[in-house]
Amino acid sequence: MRIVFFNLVLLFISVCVSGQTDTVSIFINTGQHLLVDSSTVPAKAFNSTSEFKLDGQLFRFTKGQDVILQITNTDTIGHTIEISEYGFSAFIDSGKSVNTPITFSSKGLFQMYSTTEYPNQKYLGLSGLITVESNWDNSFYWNIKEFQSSYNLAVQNGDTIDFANYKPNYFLINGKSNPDIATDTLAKIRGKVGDTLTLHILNSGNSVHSLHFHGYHFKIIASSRTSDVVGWIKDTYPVYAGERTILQMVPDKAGEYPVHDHNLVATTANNYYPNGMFITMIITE
Ligand SMILES: [Cu+2]
Repeated sequence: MRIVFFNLVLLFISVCVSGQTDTVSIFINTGQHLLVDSSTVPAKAFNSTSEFKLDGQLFRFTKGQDVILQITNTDTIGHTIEISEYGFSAFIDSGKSVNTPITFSSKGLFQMYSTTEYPNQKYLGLSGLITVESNWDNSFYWNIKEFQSSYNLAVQNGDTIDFANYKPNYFLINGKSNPDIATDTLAKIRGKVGDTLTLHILNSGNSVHSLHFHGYHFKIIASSRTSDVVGWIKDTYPVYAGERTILQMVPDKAGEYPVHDHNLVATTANNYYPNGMFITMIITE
C-alpha cells in the first residue's frame, strides 16, 4: 500500500513537472474482419475506442511528448504489449486496463505489438504503427500484412500453426485490399509535382512484400532492418517481415501510377486478381 501511494505521488509529481501529460486510450479489440471478397476471418486490432476495426492502426505523437498510454484489453486472453525501441512493455490481463507513462523522445516510425504467443497474436493484427514526427504534411502510412484465412481460425481456436507451411491467401494494406484500399486517405498517395511525399511502412505480416512503384523512383530514408539501404534510389523495395521503412519521393510528372507487391500472388485475394496489395498514386500539376 505504501509503495502504491509512493508511486502515485511520483506519477503526480512527473505530471506537474512536465506541465502536460496526455492520456491516450488504446483498446485491444477482437472481431471478425471483412475481407475484399466478403468472407470474414477472426482478427484483433489496436483501436482508439472499444470498437474493433482492422485498419492502419496509426497512433501519432510529437517528439518529446509525454504520454500516459491507457491500454484496455477487451480480449479473452492477456497480452504483453511492447514498443521495443522505447523499452516499453506492459501486461494487460483480459478485461483490465493499465496506465503506463512513456516519453516519445526520438522521431521515427515504431511498432507497437503483442508478444503473446509470438508471432501468433501479432499475426492476427495486434501490430500498430507509432509515428513520432513534428509535422505530418504529405505523409502516408501503410501497415501491410497477409493472412492465410485457415490460420486465423486455428489461432483463434488455440490450435498449433506452423509458419513453415504458410500459404497466405489475402494481402492487406491497412486491413484493406484493392479496390477498397483506394478510399483509405492514410494509404492513398496524392500529391503535386515537386512535392516531397513520405511513405511510412510497417510490415506486420510474416512474409516479405516487395513493393514496385511505377512512374517514379523513391529514396530510402530509413530502414529498421539495415542502414545499408539508406540513401538508395529505387523503384522496387522488399519490405521484410517486421521491418519499418520510410520512403520519400518527389514526383516529376502528373499522372496516376500503380504501386503493387511484385510477388504476383500478393495481388490476389483467394486467387482472384487484382484484389490484393495494389493501389494507385495520383499526382497532379
Ligand atoms: Cu510493377
